[in-house]
Amino acid sequence: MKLDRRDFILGTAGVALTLRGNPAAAAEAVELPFANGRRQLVAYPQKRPLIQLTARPPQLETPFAVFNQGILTPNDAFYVRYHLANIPLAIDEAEFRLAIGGDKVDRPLSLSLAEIKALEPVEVVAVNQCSGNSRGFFEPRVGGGQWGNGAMGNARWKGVALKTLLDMAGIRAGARQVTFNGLDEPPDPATPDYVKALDIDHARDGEVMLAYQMNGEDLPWLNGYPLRLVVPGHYGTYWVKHLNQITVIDSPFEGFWMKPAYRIPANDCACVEPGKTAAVTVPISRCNVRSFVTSHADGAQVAAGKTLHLRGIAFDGGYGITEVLVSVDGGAHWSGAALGEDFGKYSFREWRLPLVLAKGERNVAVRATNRIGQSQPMEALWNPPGYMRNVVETIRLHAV
Ligand SMILES: Nc1nc2c(c(=O)[nH]1)N[C@H]1C(S)=C(S)[C@@H](COP(=O)(O)O)O[C@H]1N2
Ligand SMILES: [Mo]
Repeated sequence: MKLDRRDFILGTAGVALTLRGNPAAAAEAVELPFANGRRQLVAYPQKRPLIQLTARPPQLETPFAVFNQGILTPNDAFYVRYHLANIPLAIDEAEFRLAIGGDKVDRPLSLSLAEIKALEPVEVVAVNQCSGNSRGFFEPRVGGGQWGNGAMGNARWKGVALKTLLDMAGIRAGARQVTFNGLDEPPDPATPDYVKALDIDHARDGEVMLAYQMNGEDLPWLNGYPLRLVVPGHYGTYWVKHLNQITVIDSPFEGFWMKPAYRIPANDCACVEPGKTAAVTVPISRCNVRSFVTSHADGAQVAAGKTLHLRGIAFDGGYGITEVLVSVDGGAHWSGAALGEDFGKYSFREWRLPLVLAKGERNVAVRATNRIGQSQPMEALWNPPGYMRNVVETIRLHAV
């Protein structure tokens, strides 16, 4: 692990972190395009200056321009989201153990990092997106972290399949769910510990994995060092960081972070009429389809009558993007964009479209479709917690 001496102290106890963000020059603030969207750019350990949503715990958003620089999001630009103020500040690499237990395993395990890294590795390129990504754009506004569009990132994850570990532990008949707990702790007894659960069949699908590497390096501290769950296609809430405890149980887990938190209306759109609540909810699961222009910012000036190289990204919950369409006339006509290299069905997919605009103001809308025909709504959907925003994004270009 590469350590910056200013931020880390490497001692006999292992790795210790001084958790202090360095505010960039005071002038370096950004204005997210909604009310109360002003944020400081702050550099945390192993991170370039990112858009700070909260300091305790650190919650950091990726500046959107990063998504135009490559299909993989660099580790030092990858967003950070935590719920509990007491995040681990020191982890002894040699002492660290992952426990796998519960009534529904035959052989409880306690594994060191070295033992985990000695198992057959797996790799996947997958998007980690917070359920509340883009929450700041909800109208009417909703409570919760007011993210712009940067609470997401795409990385190559390397680790061991959860199935491998569950097979080693031996799953007993009657196992229903698997729970995941990390090293962070609630700051007070009233706040429930951050524990998430997956159904046993999902946990054993061979795709859910425990990652110790991200883009070829150790996980950054703030992204879950030394080990995190990766649940391809599913919202970040399941991607438990600093993972040290896996428990196999015989009933659905209903801890706070599964119920009432992180639930969506139990209907096809995961939506309700603005201001209403849903009578029946289910745990949030797969990401819906999204697409963005990354080559041009909203409000950018471009040359009229010249070819413009429009570019962006699209992704979904793991069926794979099959089509990206662009409209410059409010949705009356759509042009098909060319898709870039395929990094797998869980990855961002690049798209490109050359375009010539006549003089004037143009709204450029982008809409993606996945392999099973799911697409994006023209009007934003709404739900009380502000999850799963995936309206067709529109940017305004001034062709002069
Ligand atoms: N231990 C722990 N893991 C966690 C969380 C947390 O609060 N504690 N937050 C989850 C949520 S809601 C999200 S969106 C992702 C964010 O992952 P990142 O911080 O690596 O970007 O981490 C998940 N894993
Ligand atoms: Mo999240």
